[in-house]
Parts: sequence; C-alpha cells; structure tokens
Amino acid sequence: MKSAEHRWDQLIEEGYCLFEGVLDGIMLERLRQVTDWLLDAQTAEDSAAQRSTGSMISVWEDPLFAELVSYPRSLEALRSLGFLRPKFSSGFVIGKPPHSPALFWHQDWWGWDDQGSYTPLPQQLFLMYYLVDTTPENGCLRVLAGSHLKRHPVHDVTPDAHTDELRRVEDPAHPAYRPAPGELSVPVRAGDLVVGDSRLLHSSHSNSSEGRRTVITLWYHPLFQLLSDGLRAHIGRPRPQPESWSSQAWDRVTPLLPVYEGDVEPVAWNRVPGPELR
Ligand SMILES: O=C(O)CCC(=O)C(=O)O
Repeated sequence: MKSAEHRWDQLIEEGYCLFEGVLDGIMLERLRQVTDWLLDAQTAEDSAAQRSTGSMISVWEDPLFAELVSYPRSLEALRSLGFLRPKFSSGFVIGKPPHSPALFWHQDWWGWDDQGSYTPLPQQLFLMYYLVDTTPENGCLRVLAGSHLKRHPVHDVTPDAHTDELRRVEDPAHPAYRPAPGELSVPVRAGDLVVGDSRLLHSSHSNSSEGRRTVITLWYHPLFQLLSDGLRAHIGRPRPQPESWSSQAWDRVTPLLPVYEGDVEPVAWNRVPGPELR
C-alpha cells in the first residue's frame, strides 16, 4: 500500500502515480456498457481516422460520465495529493480494438507559451481509468518518467504528435510508435486510476489480444486557482450544457467547472514545448 507522500513524490518527480481499485464493480460494469455502446456506434471512417488512438469520443456524449467526473473516490484520491479544488475540463473514451497498432508518443499540454509550464507545478492532470486489466500484450500505458520536466529525444521525434497522419498510422515505421529509451510500461487492473501530468510523454503498446481495451481519460486542473490569469482565461471559458446530458448530470459537474472572470487575454494553444524545456 503506497502512502500519499510516496504518490505525491512520484507525481511531481516522475509525472504519474497509481491508485488501485478506485472504481467499484457496479460503476465499472456501467462504464463498460456505455463505452461499448459508444464504440460500437463508430463508423469505419471514424475508426480509420483514429487508428492509432483507437477512438476519441467525448465524454459529453453520455450523462453517465458526469458520475465519473465527480466520482467521490477519485476526488478523494486527488484530495490525498493535496488537490482540494480540482477543476474539470474534458474527457475522452479511447477504445483500442483487438489487433490494433501502438499509440504514438505524445504529451498533451497546450500551454507551453506560459512560463509556469517550465516549473514543477502541475497545470493539468489526466485521470485514466482502464476498463479491463492491461498488459504490454493488450495495449497498456507506457511512459517516459520525468519527461514532463526534462527534455527527452522523443520530444524531437514528435514535437506536436497530434497530427492526422500519426492518428491514421500513415507510416507504421514512424519512430513515434516504436519503443523509446527508458520507457516504462504501466500495467493496471480494471478500475485502477492512473493520475499523470499532461506534460508527460506517454503512449500505449499495440493491442495484440482478441479483446477490446478501453480507457477513459478525464482532464483536470488540480491547482486552477494558482495558474496564471492567461491560462485561467483560456481554461475558464464558459461552456454550455451538453445536449446529451440531463440537467441533473450537468448540476453534478457544475461545481467542478473552472470559471475565470478577469479580462486578461487567454494564453494561446501551443502544444510544442519551447527551448526552456531542457
Ligand atoms: O490509450 C491509452 O492507453 C492512453 C491514452 C492517452 O494517451 C491519452 O488519453 O492521452
């Protein structure tokens, strides 16, 4: 059993940490049903566009995700790390079909023009819930520990990895899909929670199994109030209630939505780290 201090040190120094057995069995089953339904509704065109990721379905598509965004045991996990007022911004269902290729190496932070991005302060965290047990054979997560604070050769292989070409796997030999020096696999049990810094370089192994491997990634700003005005102006833009969410679902999540009331210009979207990352 890891202590809160151990997880905190790991998150700050290595860029990720693990909470075991966070989702209860009923929630896990409900999430499997809804994600299977959403994934089965994907067209061949959708799948071709996301061959490397597997899929990229927004959590605004189904109100069950309101329960996950505000799931008490996950908020308690964040609280144990000292994040008392996390704010939620978005999330996606990423289902890797049987016999599908590796996910490309990438990091997800978009605020690199803000100098706070070059400090240990975590601006944005992913909360990843895998809905099946994962191993390197069925596409578990892999990470480059410490790459959220320190440049790694993979930064230069995929400066902004979120391109249509890499998503479609137009060149399967591209180094973005290959094993990288120092990579660590992060196998988990279904219902565990992986928390990670959005600046961390990560990817997943290919799924060479017969089964679908689904992860739900939710994005939070754990220290929203400590971010610069420019970042808060970007993150705290008003968001309308999603069409497929009931008012009850929306009310559940509203206290977790970031709000910015100042008049500073939002920091521009830039996913490429600058030379300050050494
Ligand atoms: O599919 C995975 O295992 C990882 C998903 C991921 O990289 C992401 O949501 O940013």
